[in-house]
Amino acid sequence: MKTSDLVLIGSKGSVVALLGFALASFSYAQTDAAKDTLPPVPAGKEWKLIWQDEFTGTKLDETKWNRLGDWKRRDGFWVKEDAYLSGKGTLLLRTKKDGDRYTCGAVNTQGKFEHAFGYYVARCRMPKQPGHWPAFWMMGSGVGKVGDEGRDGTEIDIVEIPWRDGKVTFNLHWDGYGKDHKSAGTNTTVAALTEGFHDYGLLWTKEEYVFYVDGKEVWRTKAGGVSQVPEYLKLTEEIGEWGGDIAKAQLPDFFEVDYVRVYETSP
Ligand SMILES: [Ca+2]
Repeated sequence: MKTSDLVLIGSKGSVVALLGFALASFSYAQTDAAKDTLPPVPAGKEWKLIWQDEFTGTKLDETKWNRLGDWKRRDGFWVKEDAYLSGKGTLLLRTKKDGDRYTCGAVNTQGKFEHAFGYYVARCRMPKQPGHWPAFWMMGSGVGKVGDEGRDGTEIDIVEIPWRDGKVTFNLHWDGYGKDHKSAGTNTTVAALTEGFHDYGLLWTKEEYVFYVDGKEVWRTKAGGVSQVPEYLKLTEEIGEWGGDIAKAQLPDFFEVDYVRVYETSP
């Protein structure tokens, strides 16, 4: 809470102060100060920023993103109105109760930005309430193709956070979601996970995946043989048991994204 919010306390003190606090709790991103900590590159090469969205302005750039919905997704619904810009330089994916149903927001870049290899990073503030989970992930049509392991497409979960105890998880899924489904994954714990913004990154080369949190390596793997095909980005909220009991959540709750940036090595 910034001290300026305290000045708002007037005759309707508690209400105004509460509003100020609510806004402060999801509005102040660190966009200007951000300088990504990039993985090391081979001698003679350097990182080049090839795609980004800083989520400035008041309207989501739909030349870059598809807003998903309105349709059922797991135990809730994806609705377009729950994916929107804060007006303070961030994307908000809201989880809310709407009548007797729970809804949340999701976006992807399918058909608008699909890419293989490089370094992908999103700076995010995670939600605090149970019953739903945020994720920054990559997906492609080849994920459903059985055979050739994950080389013909792998769901790459750069980060998923179904828990509220500081634990985060990184996962790969390939060869569809039926009887041939294969996966690999691991967990780690992030201090002060929901208190501020943290960077979640993926280095994807032809040989391996390396996962990062706040620029620090957390998992290195070649599981599935490594996807060799372009995939699109996804930022989603999902409602379901994996995230706990949504009936216990104080809603709305927010998954807030300061930016997404994609880098490639050059030349
Ligand atoms: Ca496959």
